[in-house]
Amino acid sequence: MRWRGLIAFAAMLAGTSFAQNHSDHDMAVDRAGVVMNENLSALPRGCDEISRDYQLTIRAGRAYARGVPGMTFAMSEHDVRVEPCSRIEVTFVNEDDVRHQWMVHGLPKYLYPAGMFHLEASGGQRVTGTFIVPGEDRSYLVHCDIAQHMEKGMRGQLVVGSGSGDLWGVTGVSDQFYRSSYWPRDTYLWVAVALLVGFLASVRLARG
Ligand SMILES: [Cu+2]
Repeated sequence: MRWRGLIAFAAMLAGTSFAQNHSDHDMAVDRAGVVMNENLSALPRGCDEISRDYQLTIRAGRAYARGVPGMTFAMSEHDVRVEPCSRIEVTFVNEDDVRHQWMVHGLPKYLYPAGMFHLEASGGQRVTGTFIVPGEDRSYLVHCDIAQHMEKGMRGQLVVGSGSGDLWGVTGVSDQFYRSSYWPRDTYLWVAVALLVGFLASVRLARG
């Protein structure tokens, strides 16, 4: 009886500390991952209605970093474009065996605690979450916050309307964090082919 009481007390303590730590975030956690600050219906200021509904699937994994020199991780889409006041349902599919995140920053704090909408998928899992973007033309940072994943390729942008210019360091869009010291795969092959073709052409011309 005493043990049961103790266990109940411990569970209660654990429960309150969890609630306290995360009381400022709306968070759904399960085995597949985490959805934080989901917003299905609250309109940002300046939006009279939902302008459009999107259903996007964004994949994360090492496979998408192939062909991007110096990068280890990447997403299937680093440049997401949507209309102002639209509602976006994102299904985030993690094809790696490590955790990945799809985290948007700079959203209005009166709707999204810390200005953030955040999906996290465990290895091999997928999570789906929905949020609504404001009415202004603006570019928001999207990244994976796990140590070194952004620097290694998981950095994108969410462009609302005509945006506010490309963010720096977006994989495949703007300059990278670190420039790699080697050329893309097959560069030497193509240089060799070009030299050979040039050489053959000049020999032909010389022979007249
Ligand atoms: Cu990641």
